[in-house]
Amino acid sequence: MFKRYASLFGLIICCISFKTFSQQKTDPETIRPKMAWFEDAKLGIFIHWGIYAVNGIDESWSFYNKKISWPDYMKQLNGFTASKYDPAAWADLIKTSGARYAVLTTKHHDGVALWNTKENHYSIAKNTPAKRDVLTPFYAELRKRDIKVGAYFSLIDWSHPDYPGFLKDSSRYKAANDTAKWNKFRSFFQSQINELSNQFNPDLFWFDGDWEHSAAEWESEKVRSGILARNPNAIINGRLMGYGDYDTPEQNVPVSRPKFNWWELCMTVNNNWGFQHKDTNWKTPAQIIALFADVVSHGGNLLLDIGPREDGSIPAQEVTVLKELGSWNKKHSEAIFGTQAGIPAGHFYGPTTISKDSTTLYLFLQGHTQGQIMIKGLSNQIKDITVVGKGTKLTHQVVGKISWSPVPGLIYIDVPAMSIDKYMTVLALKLDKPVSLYRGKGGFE
Ligand code: H79
Repeated sequence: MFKRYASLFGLIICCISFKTFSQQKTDPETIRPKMAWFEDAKLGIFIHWGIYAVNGIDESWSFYNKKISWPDYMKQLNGFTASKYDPAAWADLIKTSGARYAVLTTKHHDGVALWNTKENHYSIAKNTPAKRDVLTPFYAELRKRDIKVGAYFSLIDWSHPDYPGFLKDSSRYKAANDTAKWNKFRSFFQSQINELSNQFNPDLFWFDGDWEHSAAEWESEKVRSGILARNPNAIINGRLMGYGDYDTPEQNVPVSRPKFNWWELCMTVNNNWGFQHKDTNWKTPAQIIALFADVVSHGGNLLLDIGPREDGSIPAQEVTVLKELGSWNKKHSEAIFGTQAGIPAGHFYGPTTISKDSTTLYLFLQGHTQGQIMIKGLSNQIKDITVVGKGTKLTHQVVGKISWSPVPGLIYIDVPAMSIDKYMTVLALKLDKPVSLYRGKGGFE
């Protein structure tokens, strides 16, 4: 993944693809009501499950980038058993993590559907020893637990004989030069999207691969209106060439706050989306939790990816991360779920969130911070400070308040060692009124 981003070419194209989102065709005010659950959800679990787990190689990209031939890649169909697949256990784990939605790869760029597609093309049900639709039971288990259902669907289908793209330096044809063939492919992929829509009615469609064609070529408008005709509340991610609802930075953590109304960072627990035996670069629970707090502080969601093995078992490190994240979420729920983005950078050196009514400010303490922490430019009176999930009351001191100046004093809070969390301590500051900040440069302004 990182290697793919490494080339300047890739970077330039990525910038272009992000730019397309700013030319979004959807009006934020019209979609605001349906985005409410997404905005409050904060955490989703992404699942990349497919035949690529058999050899443990890059999902689809391995043959596209010619690390393996396409026939050898497709031989993995014979090894996909789903023999230990337990959709109830998957859903339990997702619930435990605190996530409010889950997005499963219904079909990656390799064209292999996880459901029993009616179209004449590859599926786990027809072409693997698993011999069944693995989507239906998982979605049912999610819904039983009140977890929103997301369907990742790749617009690109490099295994389809009617799709123009195939390998990185060889395409089958150009869409513009063979309209009949391209139309055949379009009616195929539109039918698959209709199947997903009608059979599963996902709360969220997560498209991928839009960069290979324009909005007109993908018939993005038709895709969007078809989905919304079936379910006006369905949310569509921002990879439909301008016809999505929210932006989707991938693997790259924003440093400054994104300007989009809604955004979601998708990120892997190790370095890869699908299961890969050799990849042991596991992020630790502490790193994931700090990252999650950072994303929420900037008003985004985290879509954290796991990659089950071909048999459906989930690697222990991913189970651990989800469980640890879950226990931290349970303890700090009020500071995360249903909050809004925190105060701008500069007032406090760490992530922050604000309650919906704006009268509670949550401070997330990096690492194992203890001792004195400081906030600048907070004009409010603090009524009360507690350690979230513990209830311990903390004291504070206002330092350097000058009577004739409108600039608020510095607020120092004592954080005793006994209050700190194993991963990230959170403080709740109850304020006298909605949060009010001094944003000046000092002096008299
Ligand atoms: O499913 C996972 C990945 O397989 C897929 N999206 C996640 C969720 C994905 N892989 N890479 N990308 C998305 C990013 C694509 C980067 C690109 Fe490019 C840069 C596409 C176009 C420019 C590099 C250069 C790849 C093709 C040309």
